[in-house]
Amino acid sequence: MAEETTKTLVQEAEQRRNGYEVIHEKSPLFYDRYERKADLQGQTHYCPGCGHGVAHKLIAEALQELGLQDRTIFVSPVGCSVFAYYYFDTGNVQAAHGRAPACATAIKRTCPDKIVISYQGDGDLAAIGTAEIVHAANRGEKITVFFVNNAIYGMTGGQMAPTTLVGQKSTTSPWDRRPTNEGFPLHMAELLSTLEAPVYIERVALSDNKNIMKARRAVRKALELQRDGAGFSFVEILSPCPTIWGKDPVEARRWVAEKLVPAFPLNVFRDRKPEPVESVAPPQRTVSDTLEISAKQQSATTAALEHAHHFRDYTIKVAGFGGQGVLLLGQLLTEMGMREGLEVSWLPSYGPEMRSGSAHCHVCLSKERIGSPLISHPDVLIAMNEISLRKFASQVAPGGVILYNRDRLPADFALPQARVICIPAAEMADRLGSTKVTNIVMMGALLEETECLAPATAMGVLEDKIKNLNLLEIDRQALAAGRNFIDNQVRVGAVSQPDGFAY
Ligand SMILES: Cc1ncc(C[n+]2csc(CCOP(=O)(O)OP(=O)(O)O)c2C)c(N)n1
Ligand code: SF4
Repeated sequence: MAEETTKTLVQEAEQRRNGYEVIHEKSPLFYDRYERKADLQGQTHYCPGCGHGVAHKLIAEALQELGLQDRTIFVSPVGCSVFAYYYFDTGNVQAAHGRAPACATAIKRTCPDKIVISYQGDGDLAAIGTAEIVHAANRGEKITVFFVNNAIYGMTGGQMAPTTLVGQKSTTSPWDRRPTNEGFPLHMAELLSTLEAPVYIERVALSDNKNIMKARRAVRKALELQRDGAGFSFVEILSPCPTIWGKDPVEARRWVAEKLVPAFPLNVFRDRKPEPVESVAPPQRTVSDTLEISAKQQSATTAALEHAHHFRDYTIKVAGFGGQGVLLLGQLLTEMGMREGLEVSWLPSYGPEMRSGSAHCHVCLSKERIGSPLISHPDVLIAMNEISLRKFASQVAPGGVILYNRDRLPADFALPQARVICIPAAEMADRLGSTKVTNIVMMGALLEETECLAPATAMGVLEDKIKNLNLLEIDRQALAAGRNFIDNQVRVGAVSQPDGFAY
């Protein structure tokens, strides 16, 4: 008791600085110091009179009062508020332009007990991010969105936003916004309230103290709803941007009241009692369980172990034109990798044409988790045609290998640093009965040359995928033919380029 009294006295003493009682101060939810710039640790980067500062304060105070600081993850946008993470002492993620609701969705779904906030400007939310906000709202994601509508792009110097008023000048509507040319302002709160799922949608304004108090209540309510497990909540905050509007802070606030509010009426558009829904946790299953390949993986283990001591990480690029089984070959390799317990990735790239357009894919096989599926310098290039050879040969890592689907290199082809092996795979496949299996001949060559995956795993995958028994038999022969070609022609009787194999 005595200790408690002392504490209170100390607190009171602290609050009476220079004879003043501190009844209003920076929310402790903000960092003590803003580390963004060494010489500006006591102030934000916002312009004087900017509504973002006020909106931040309302959010910080609500989180503080509700005791949610440690549970909160704040997703900041691209726009003037991009640096919100320097101010809020919460979890922070900074999303790509317009994508904050998608990031917030992912965070909330993986961490349902967190309070996830998507904070966005009007350019971010209503222009580049229109799709994200509409679909997050429509799915009823259990996130809270604070939409700061200042009717302009602030950060980039005053371009027209979807919410710019009719008659308002901007750098991209210098004669002012005219509906015939630039369309009408988008009313996001009204638009989202046509959807079924949202539980709470309100528009508030930072125009005067009375409205700021209403905004405070709306911010708090939206967060409370999320805390209580309700669905999507959205607060649109009409906000001054004195700098771009060319007004002083007081005029800017007045402009919010006199111009923005009539155009964007303040209202509670949705306030639905959340219905109690039993939350069903998503199934926590491994990829191999989900794809039902665990048993197959088991059977491939022996084969995998046989060659495991050879294994190092491989990056493989398969390139050719549509119809050559380029993407399929990549998929088969990744499936094989999965069955051998490796980390795998497959990244396809193809043109709009289903046939004959260029196509390539990147395959990573690794014992470690894969950072990026994009490969700049593959260890192996499987070039299914001359265009791909010419285009990608120079990208192959020094010491890498190129498997080229022809019996010889083009005469004028400048040899890269990599080793090149010419394989007349299309002719070999044709002799086996179907040029469709050219990619499998190349697969056989790849496995034999690099030993990156076990041939037995390849057969296991083919047996599961190819339902036509005749074709399966041709595939089996194609795989063997590719392997034999490397064994017999390359290892035993190597021919030098340009009419055969180049080293
Ligand atoms: C993909 C992409 N496109 C465009 C930009 C340029 N850009 C940065 S912020 C911004 C608009 C910001 O306006 P708003 O969302 O209204 O936020 P404010 O700055 O007014 O708070 C734009 C277009 C970008 N950074 N990235
Ligand atoms: S430009 Fe406008 S929105 Fe951006 S910080 Fe300045 S006042 Fe705020």
